[in-house]
Amino acid sequence: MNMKRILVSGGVGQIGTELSVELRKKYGADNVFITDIREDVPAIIKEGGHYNKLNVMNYDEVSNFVKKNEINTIYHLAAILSGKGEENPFLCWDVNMNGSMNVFKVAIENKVKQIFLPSSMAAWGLGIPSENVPQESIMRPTSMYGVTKVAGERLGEYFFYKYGLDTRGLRYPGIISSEALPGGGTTDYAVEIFYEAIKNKHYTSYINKGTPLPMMYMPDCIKATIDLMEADIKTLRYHGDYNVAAFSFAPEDIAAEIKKVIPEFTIDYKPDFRQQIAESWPTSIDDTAARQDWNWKPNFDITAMTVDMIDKLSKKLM
Ligand code: AKB
Repeated sequence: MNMKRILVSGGVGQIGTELSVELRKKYGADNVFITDIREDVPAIIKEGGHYNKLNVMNYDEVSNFVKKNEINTIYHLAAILSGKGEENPFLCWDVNMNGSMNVFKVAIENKVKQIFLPSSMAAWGLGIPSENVPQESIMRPTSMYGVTKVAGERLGEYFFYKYGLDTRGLRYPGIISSEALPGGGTTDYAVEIFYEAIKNKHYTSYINKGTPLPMMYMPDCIKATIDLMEADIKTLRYHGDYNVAAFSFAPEDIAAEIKKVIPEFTIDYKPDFRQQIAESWPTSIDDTAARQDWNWKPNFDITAMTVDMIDKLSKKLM
C-alpha cells in the first residue's frame, strides 16, 4: 500500500485515544485523521495533529470526510459498549450496526484498502466452553452489544469476499488503561479499581467475587491492533474475528495484586446488572491462531500491568 491516510472514528474513547497517539507516531501526524462526536477532547489529541468532529451515523459526513482527506485506511472504533448497550439496546444496535454500515459503504465506494472493526469477547455467550474458548466456537451472545459484535465480524468477512475490502478485527478482552477512561463496558471495573485504590484505598466492585474474565493491558492492545493491521494478508486465516488474550482475573485477584503495592487497599462487592453479562463471557481465551498467523504475544502479565498502572496513575492523579 502507498502512504497510509488513516481515519480513526471514536478516537477519543478508551482505545481510540492511545491508539491514535501511536498511529500518529508510526505513520506521521499529518496522515492520521482522528474523529469523534465528543466535545471533551484531551490535549494529546487536540494538539498533536488533526482532530475533527465526525458522526458515523451520518453517511454524507463520513463520505465527504473520506473523499476530502483521501482516506485509504479506517480504524472504526465508535461504538456503544456492553453496559450502556443493555441500558438502551435499540440505540446500541443503531450506533454499532448502522454506523458500521455507513463506514463499510463509504469504504467500498471510495476503494478504501483496509478497515479495522473491533470485535469483543462479548461476541460469545451461551454454549461455549468457559475456559480457553477456541477461535472457532458457537456464537450466541446474550447482550445487544455482543449481537452487534457477531454481526460486525460476519459483515467484515462478507465484504472481504464480496468486494475485496480488507477487513480485520480482534475479539478484545477487557482493556485496562491509564490514559482515557472506558465508557460503559462491563469490564470498566478493572480500570475504576485502580483510580479508587489510589484515591480512596477502597473499591466497591459491581462484579462479584469469583468471576474471572480475560483482560489485557493497553500497550498490548495497541500492539495487537497495529500488528494485525500490518500483517501480510497471505498469512491471515481469519478476518474480523481473531481471538487475542493476555491474562485473566477475578476482582479478588486484581485486588490482591493491588494490595502488594498499596497494602491498605480493601475491596467489597455489590454486583449489579453487569454481573449477568460477565457470567455469559468466557473466563479465558485460546489465541493460538493469532500467535501462529501474525506472531501475537503479549508483553504484560497481571503483575507487570498492576505495577505500571499504579505508577502511571499515581503521577497523573498527583
Ligand atoms: C465491555 O466490557 O463491554 C468491553 C468489551 C469486553 O468489549 N470492554
